[in-house]
Amino acid sequence: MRTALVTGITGMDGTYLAQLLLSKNYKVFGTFRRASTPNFWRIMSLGLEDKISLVPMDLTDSNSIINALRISQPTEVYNMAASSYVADSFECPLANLDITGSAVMRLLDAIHTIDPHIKFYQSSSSEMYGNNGAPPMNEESPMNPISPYGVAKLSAHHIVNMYRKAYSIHAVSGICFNHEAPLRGLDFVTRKISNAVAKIKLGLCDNLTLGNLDAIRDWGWAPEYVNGIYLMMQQDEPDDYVLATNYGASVREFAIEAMSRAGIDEKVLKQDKRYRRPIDIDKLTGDYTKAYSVLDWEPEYNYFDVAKMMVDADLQRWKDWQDGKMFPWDAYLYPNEAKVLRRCK
Ligand code: G4F
Repeated sequence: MRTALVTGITGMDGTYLAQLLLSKNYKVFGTFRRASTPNFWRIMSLGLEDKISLVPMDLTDSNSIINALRISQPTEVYNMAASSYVADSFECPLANLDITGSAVMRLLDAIHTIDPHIKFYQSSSSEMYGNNGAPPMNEESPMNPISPYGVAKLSAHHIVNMYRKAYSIHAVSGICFNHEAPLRGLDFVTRKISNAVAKIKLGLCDNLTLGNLDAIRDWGWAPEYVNGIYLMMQQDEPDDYVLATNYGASVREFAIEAMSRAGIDEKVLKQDKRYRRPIDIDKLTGDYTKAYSVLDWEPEYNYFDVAKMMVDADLQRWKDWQDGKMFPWDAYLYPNEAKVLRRCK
C-alpha cells in the first residue's frame, strides 16, 4: 500500500489532498502542530478525522521531522505546510524564512538520511516571480520575489532542485498560482470576499473593506490543483510544473463577481490602506502548457466559477448558523487523542 505523509494537513490544500489520496487507497498520515486554538475544522468538515493518522511535528524541529518519518514510513511526502499568508511575512520575515524556506532543507535532509527513495513534493508558489513583467509565467520565467514569503519560497524551490541533482532524490516542485475554495482561510482575499458578501446578503454586516483592488491574480479551484500535484508525483522523473488557469482577474473583478452572485449592490465595497502591503505584485498569470502536455492536467474552473462556488458555500454556512447549527470551526477541538501517534519509549 502507498503511504503518504502530508505536512500542513490542517490547511486547505493539505485537507483536499488528504481526501484525494484516501480516495486512491493511500494510507495517509498528517502532521500537526499543537496550538492553543486547534485547527481541525477543515478535516472534520470533510469527515476525514477517522480516516487519517495524526503525527505531532514542527517544521522548525529536525528531530520531530525524523520522528514523523520513522512513525509513518511514507513512500511519498507532500510538503503542504508553510506560513502562507504573504502580508504576514512582512511582519515576521525571519520566522517566515525559517518555516517556509529552511524547513524544506530540514525535510529533505531527513529524507536523505532516513530513506532517499521517499518521493518528495514541495508546494512552490507564483509569489516567487514577483513583478517580473512578463506574464503568463512558465517554469523557465525569471523569478524576482518582492515579499519575504516569496524569497522564502524561492529558496525552498532551489533547495528542492539541489537535492534532486546532488542526491537523486525524487523531489518535485509544483509552482501553484492562487487557488481557492470554501476551505480557504478567512485571511485570504477571496474568502474574505465570499464571507463578507454572504453576511451582507443576510444582513449580518454592511460592508466589504479591502486593500489593493487592482492586483491581478490567476484564481483557480483548489481541488483541481491537488489533483495536479498528485499527478506530478506519479511521473518517473522529478520536475517542476506550473499549475494555473492562464486567466487573470483583478481583486475588484473577483469582488464584483461575488457581489453579483449574491445580488448585492457594489457600493458596499470599500477600500482601506490598512489592508495594503508595503509592496504588492501587480499581475500574476500562469502558463500551464507543460502540466497539460506531460500530466494531461487542465483546469476546468475559472475565477467566475470559483467566486460563485465560494459565495454559495458561505451563504449556506451563515444560513445554517442562523438556523442554530454549529459552524465547522466550532467543531470539537481535537480529534480523539488516541489517534495521535507518538514516539514510543
Ligand atoms: O489572497 P491573498 O492574500 O493571496 P496572495 O498574497 O496572492 O497569496 C496566495 O497565493 C500565493 C500564490 O501566488 C500563495 F503562495 C500564498 O500562500 C497565498 O495562497 O491576496 C491576493 C491579492 C493581493 O494582491 C492582495 O494585496 O489580494 C490583495 N488584497 C486586497 N485586499 C487583499 C486584500 N488580500 C488580503 N489577504 N486581504 C485584503 O483585504
